[in-house]
Amino acid sequence: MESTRKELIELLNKNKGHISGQELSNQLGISRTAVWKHMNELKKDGYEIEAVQRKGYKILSYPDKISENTLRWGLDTKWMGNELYHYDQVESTQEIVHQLAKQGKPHGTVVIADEQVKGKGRMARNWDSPKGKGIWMSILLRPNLPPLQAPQLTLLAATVLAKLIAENSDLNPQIKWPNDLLINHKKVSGILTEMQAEQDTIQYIVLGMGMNVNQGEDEIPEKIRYKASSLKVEGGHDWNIQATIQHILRLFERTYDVFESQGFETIKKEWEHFGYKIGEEITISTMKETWKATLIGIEPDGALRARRRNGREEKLYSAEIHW
Ligand code: BT5
Repeated sequence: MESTRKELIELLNKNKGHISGQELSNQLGISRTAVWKHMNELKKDGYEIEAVQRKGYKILSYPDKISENTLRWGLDTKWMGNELYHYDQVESTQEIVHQLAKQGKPHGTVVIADEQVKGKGRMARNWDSPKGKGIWMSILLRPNLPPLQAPQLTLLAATVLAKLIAENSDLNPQIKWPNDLLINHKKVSGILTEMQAEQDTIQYIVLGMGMNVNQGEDEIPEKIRYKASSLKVEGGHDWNIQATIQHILRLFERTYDVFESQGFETIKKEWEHFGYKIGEEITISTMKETWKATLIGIEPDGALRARRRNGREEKLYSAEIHW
């Protein structure tokens, strides 16, 4: 995408209310006539833009058609999304990436769908993925890591999504161990990491990310409304799904490259910055007992670290946590 146009969309995107033609012209360093021309171009491309006298412009809705072409446009990544597939409707993007992995597709291959009719959560749970309302995407990774370190990639993905939201809104995303992204205590995103491994090497990983973006409250299934939300419900405005996908892919690539060159330590710090209830008291149930603990953070291997009331610290790989 032409860069002025991209910046214009980003400015309109960031701004919750209207933004004046003068302000846009100052920020973009172009004339007001040029701003006006750009607005007309955007309208032609399917953006619905409201223009109010003395207040300015506001995007009411985005063109809802995403395609491989538009996704590739301006995606200035080195390896992420070099192979990118977009579908209107699939059962699950995870399954498609598994197939592509078996065909030998490269690290960074991405599959995105507008809608999933059999979206998967962990442990055969269901993931609601309504048409055009969210980001339903799976990435093929071929990391050079022992299988024990695979959980680090889930933590990395959650950090990427949290950073993206924090950098592009006033929202305060938090990561609930191990794989949920919450805003105001409600889940807006979940990550599903599936691994194909042989003894001590990872063959490949399919990293699935689901993020609720533009659902209104009534578009979130009633059954989960008490615990699930979307960026729109929490932030009060629509997000441009296409630009957000591109952002995620760029940020993912950057973060992954840091992870590869510097190890997990930086990611761990960022994760803990967004960590839900770090320093607070939670209740933990294992097969043997239920106990109260203070959440301390995460371990390099992805385990949770918690402190008992008697001061003893424990590493948890799986437990039921009563948040
Ligand atoms: C997850 O599972 O959170 C992982 C979700 C991964 C989804 C992505 S989308 C792209 C890729 N393709 C797929 O088929 N999957 C991945 P889990 O922690 O098990 O959470 C599942 C639970 O969250 C469900 O049992 C519901 O209670 C709730 N849930 C279902 N849909 C939801 C939604 N859209 N938003 C928030 N919560 C939801």
